[in-house]
Amino acid sequence: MAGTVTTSRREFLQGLLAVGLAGVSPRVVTAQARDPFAGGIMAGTRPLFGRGPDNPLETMIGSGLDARLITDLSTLTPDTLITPNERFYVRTGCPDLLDLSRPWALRLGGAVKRPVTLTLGQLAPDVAEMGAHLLECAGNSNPRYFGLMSAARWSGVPIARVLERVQPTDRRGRLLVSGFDRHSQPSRTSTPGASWIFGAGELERAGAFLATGMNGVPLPRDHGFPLRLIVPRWYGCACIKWVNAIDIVADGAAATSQMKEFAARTFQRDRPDLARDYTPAVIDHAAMPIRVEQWVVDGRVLYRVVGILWGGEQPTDALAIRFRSGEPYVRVDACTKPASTTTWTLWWHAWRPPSPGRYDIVLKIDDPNIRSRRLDLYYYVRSVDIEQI
Ligand SMILES: Nc1nc2c(c(=O)[nH]1)N[C@H]1C(S)=C(S)[C@@H](COP(=O)(O)O)O[C@H]1N2
Ligand SMILES: [Mo]
Repeated sequence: MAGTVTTSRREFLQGLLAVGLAGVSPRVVTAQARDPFAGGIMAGTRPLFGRGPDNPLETMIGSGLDARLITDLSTLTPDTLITPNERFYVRTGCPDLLDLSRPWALRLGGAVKRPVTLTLGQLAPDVAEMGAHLLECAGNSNPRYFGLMSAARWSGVPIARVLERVQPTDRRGRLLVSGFDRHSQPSRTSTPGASWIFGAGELERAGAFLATGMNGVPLPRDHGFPLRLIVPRWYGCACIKWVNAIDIVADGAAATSQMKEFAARTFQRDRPDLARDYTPAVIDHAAMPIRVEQWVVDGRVLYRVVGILWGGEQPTDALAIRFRSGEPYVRVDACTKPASTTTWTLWWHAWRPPSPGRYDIVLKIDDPNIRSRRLDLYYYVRSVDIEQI
């Protein structure tokens, strides 16, 4: 395997000299110039699996705080990188006690000169397109699917714009964003009371916004209608739905129950009591395989591992793969450096397993300057059984 890569690198360098493509990413050129699947046919796919509950995909299971809808990531193609609303993962369904018959009110209060209450009509003139953003539940932990992750195009109002309407009296004050979260049924799995406290200026720096629209339509009820917070590059637990209040709170404010519930899953040390002792719940660079295609090219079996790359701050294409422990990692064949890391991108890798059997697909970011805590923990490892070689 290492030999294959060395050869293709040398060929690439020769090609670079021949056509003078200096500055163009080697991976991309190699993949485009010599598509190993050219002239082949795809015979099927090999299922990826991991140990976890076998739930139905893309249908709602449970209700209220226990509601879940799991997105099927195995079918992603360049044309389907935006998840339709009805397939977008759900963590917590619309609370049954939410009264949508009365006009929505967003209270801005706490340590401000004069609290204000905003209607949706007052926010409407500031609504703009906010682009594609992925959401991932910090509890996206079922290796069979890892499907508590989806991407949509959002519209909404930048948080900075909302906050212009109040004058803080506490410069170091933190921002408490609260959402409606009263359900008539108790939860089996989750603590009710969704709210999150952000550091001063943290939401503005992250480009956070209050979303009102999702994929060109008003927010669906299960996704936080009529207002939800989106914090680009943060885990979903901070992206409060049904937002009804934003308060400026003291620097020493206590952490919310939601922050504590997700402390371990957002890499906090212990479960700090104070909000200021939490590190940002950001998604590091991560990657996983989503399907393994079985091809026949020139009469021989060749596999194409297709996967996604997401998270992190700076875009990277330094993705490396390995199929068995002890094997060296090799750079994946085709991984385009994305323009931004607010949503996922696809990569693929041609693979000839040396023998039939089970393989565990492990990915890592081949760059010591990039933090990828979940990949370091082998979090997104998935297995595949190979029969034909
Ligand atoms: N009010 C409220 N907001 C919430 C939650 C909740 O339980 N209540 N769950 C959070 C979690 S853990 C996640 S992962 C995201 C899920 O958003 P989605 O269901 O639109 O995908 O919403 C977040 N916002
Ligand atoms: Mo979540």
